[in-house]
Amino acid sequence: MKTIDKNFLWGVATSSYQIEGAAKEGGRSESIWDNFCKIPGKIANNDNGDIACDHYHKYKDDVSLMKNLGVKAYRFSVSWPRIIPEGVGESNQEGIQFYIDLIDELLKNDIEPWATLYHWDLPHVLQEKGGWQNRDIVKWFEAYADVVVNAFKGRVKNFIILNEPSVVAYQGHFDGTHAPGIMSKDATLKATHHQNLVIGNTFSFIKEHWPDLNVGSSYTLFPVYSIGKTEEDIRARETIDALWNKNFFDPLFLKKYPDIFEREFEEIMQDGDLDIIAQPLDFIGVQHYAPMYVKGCDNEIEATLVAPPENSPVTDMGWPYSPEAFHECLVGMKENYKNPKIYITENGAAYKDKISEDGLIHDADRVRYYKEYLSQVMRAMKDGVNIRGYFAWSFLDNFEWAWGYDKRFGLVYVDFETQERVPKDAYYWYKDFITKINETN
Ligand code: GCO
Repeated sequence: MKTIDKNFLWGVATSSYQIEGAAKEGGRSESIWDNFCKIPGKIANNDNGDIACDHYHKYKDDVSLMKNLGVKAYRFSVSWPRIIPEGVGESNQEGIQFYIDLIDELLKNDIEPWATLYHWDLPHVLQEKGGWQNRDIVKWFEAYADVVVNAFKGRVKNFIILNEPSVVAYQGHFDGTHAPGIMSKDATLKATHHQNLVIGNTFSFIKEHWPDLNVGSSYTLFPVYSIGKTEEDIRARETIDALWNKNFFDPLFLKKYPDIFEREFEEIMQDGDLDIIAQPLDFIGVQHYAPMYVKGCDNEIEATLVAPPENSPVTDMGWPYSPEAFHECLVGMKENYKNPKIYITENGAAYKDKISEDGLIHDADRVRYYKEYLSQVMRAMKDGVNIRGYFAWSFLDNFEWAWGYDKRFGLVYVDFETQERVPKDAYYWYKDFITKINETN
């Protein structure tokens, strides 16, 4: 525990659509997720985020559970359709006020707010104008960021621009399992490039006006392994590694797209785009869950994701349990991308939780996951990776996208019928862990 100093930031994370509910309250317009949830068969049990954890009304109880957990930071996301219901133009004071109230409650409890500007809930009206495929999103987003940062002035110092752009590109625009449910390689590459531009442009915009703010963006990191050894499998590995990892980090740190897609991006890019993208972000938010396995196939990108090798232990998502993979991608950031300042803005696991007869949730698998994954974080720090904080995903069980309410990632169990919250064993384990670390410093 010696590698962790007292300034290391311990936190928990959530996102707006996954927990807020109150979908039709406070002047909020529809997001692409409200819309996507209406398409039969897209979401398990045809669930949606209309009510979710009702955090919109229960935020004070939730902050008090955070306080009791002992975390010093809370990462939440701001819902664009609450702030600017028409996507661009007039802002909505009632939506802004919800976040101001939440932030004030956090500050009152000595919890530092970390605001993500975009965690996937694009206003539906902007999707009608092309969404992430329309380059105008760079300007729409700048105007939105301007409203949020101005409104939070004096209260919030830390901003995360986008959450996991690779998921938006791949699942939102290639395999269609996430909103907006598009399936095209061309759309995927456009969504990739436009998100990179949004990150670079928004960073420059915020820093120009508010140089003291701490501004970064969050990316999910996956080591990618190929199941087979044929030439096609090896190329599939490179393709998927580019689509999920390198298409974001290479332009940011190395000012180029990976060779495998360079030509295709040239057709989308305009002069000067790489200068806009390659900004010295104040930090990189790293999110990690599991490695990926791939093999060659005859779809548009000649690659597909496949199940992990037989006998691999998996979480309830079917994702391989592999703490070493976390270490591998953290060290990769140091070796390939200039050892940036890193906050781990998400890490955690879904398991099937049940309330036991004693009324508690004994989630031993999740406790083990946190223990072993955190020990890899510390190992990476010993190896010189520049990690400054860790946010567990997630604070509450919540709406897990295409899986609806079937998958539980929370440190706190939520009964979605009654909205009762029950801290799980992992919550008490994390509390204890943070306390002990703080005592040894
Ligand atoms: C993410 C997602 C979260 C998911 C979590 C588990 O950023 O990956 O933003 O919203 O719930 O990753 O799948």
